[in-house]
Amino acid sequence: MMKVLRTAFLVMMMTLIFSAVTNAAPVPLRGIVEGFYGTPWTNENRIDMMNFCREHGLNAYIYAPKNDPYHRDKWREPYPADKLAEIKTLVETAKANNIRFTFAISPGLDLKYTGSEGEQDFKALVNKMNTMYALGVRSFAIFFDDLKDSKGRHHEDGKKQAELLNKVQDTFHRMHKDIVPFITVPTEYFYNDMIDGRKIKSYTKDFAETIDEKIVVLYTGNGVVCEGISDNDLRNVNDIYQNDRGIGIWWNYPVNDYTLRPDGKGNSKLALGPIQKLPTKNMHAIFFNPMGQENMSKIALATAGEYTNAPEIYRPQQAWEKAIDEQFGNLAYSMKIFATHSQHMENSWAKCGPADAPNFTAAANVVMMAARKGRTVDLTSLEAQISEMELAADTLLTRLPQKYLAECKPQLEQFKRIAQADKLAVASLKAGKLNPSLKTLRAEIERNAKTAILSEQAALKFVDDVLELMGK
Ligand code: LOG
Repeated sequence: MMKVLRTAFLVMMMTLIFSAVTNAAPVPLRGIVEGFYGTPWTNENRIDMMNFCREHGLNAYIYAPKNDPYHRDKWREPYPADKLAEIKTLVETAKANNIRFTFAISPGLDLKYTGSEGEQDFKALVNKMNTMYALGVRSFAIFFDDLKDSKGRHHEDGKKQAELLNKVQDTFHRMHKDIVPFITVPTEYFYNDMIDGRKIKSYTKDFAETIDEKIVVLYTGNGVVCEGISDNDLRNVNDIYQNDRGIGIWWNYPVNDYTLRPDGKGNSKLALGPIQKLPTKNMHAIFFNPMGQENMSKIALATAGEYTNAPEIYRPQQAWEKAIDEQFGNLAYSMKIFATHSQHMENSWAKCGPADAPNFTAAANVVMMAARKGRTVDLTSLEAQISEMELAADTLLTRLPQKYLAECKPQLEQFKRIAQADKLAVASLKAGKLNPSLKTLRAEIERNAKTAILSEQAALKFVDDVLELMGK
C-alpha cells in the first residue's frame, strides 16, 4: 500500500514539475511601463489597468510617468502624503492581481556621481526608495533615458552610471533581502544609438561591461519608436550586452506622446492597432508604453497579452479583432472601421504600427490610377467603404460610453469630416469637375489636425489626390 502511495506521489510530483517546466511563460516579465510624457494616468486609470492586465495575462507594471515631478524633475524631493497614499493603493492593487509593481525613478537630469554631492545624491536615491519599500514596493527601476541636450548629444558616463546602479542595488539588497533585481534603461537605449558605424560607442561599452548581470536592462529596438524587432535585431543587441538572460524590451506602441496637442492636454493621433513584428523567443522582459488615453490603449494592450503569452503563434490581426469584439460588444463593427484608420504612427523619427486602412488604400489606388488616365471606373467598393466610415463615426459618436468618448471624440469628429470629404471627392470624380465644397471641408480638416489626426496616408490622402488631380 505504502509503495503504491509513494509511486502515486512521485508520479504526481513529476507531472507537476514537468508541467511547470513546459508551461514556463515564454516572457516571464510582461506588462506595462507608464513611461509617457504628458498628463499621467489617474490612480483610477492605473487600478483599472491592473485589473485589465490580470485578465489579459500581463503580470508587471512599472510606475514611471515622465510628468510626475517626484519621479524625474524633482526626484530628490519626497512625495507628499496624498501621493504616497495613492502609490500604496497601487501596490496593494498590484499584489491582489498578481502583478509585479515596480517603482521607477529618473534622476539623470541633474544627478551627481562624485564628491560630497555624489554622496548626498546616493543617499537621496536610497531614501526615496526606502519610502517606497515601506509602502510595500519590492521592485525598483532607475531610468537614464532622454538625457540629450538640444543638439542631440548626451554627456553621460556609462561606467559611472552603471557603478551607481550596482551600488544602489547592493546597498538596498543588504538592507532588504526580499527585493527583486533592479530594472534600468541606459541613456543609449536604442540600438542605432549604441553603435557608431560598426563600433560600439564608449558609453554603451562601459555601461554594458560594468552593469551587474542581475539588473534587467531595457532597450527600445533599433530606434526609439520603430517598426519591429526581429530575432536577429535582438541577437545584435544581446551581442553588445552579453547578459545570459538577455536584454529586455521597452516597446513604444501604443504610446502617442510625440503627437502631443498644442494645449498639451491630449494627443492628436491614437494608436489603435495591434502589437506586431516583435521577437518570437529569448525574451526575459517586455514592457509596453501606453497612451495617455488609458481606455483606448486597451486594444493594443490586449493584443500585447496575446503576443507575450504565445509569441511564436501570435497573429496580430486576429488578436486585434478579438480585442475589439471583447471590449466593444455591439459597437465592435464600428470600432474596427475607426481603429483601422488610426493604427500607423509615423513622423520624421518614429514609425510603428500597421498601415492605416489598407483596403481603402487599395480601392482608392485603383480609382486614382484610372482617373489619372481619364478613364471611368467602378467606384462601388470605395463608395461602400466611405458610407461605412461615416456611419461608424456617427454610431460611435452617439453610442460609445463616456469613458471612451472622453478619449477619442476629436478623432471621431475628424474621422467623420474625412469620410464626408471622401464622399465629395468621389462625387467630383463622377461629375468630372471639382465640387467646390471639397476645398472648404479640406481646410476645416486642416484646422482640426492640431487636435486630431488619422488616416493621413489612406482616407485623407485620397482627398488630396483628387484635389491635386482636379485642380486645387
Ligand atoms: C521616452 C519615453 C517616451 C517615448 C515616446 C523611452 C525609453 N523613453 O524618446 O518616455 O514615451 O520615447 O515618445 C522616449 O522610450 N524617448
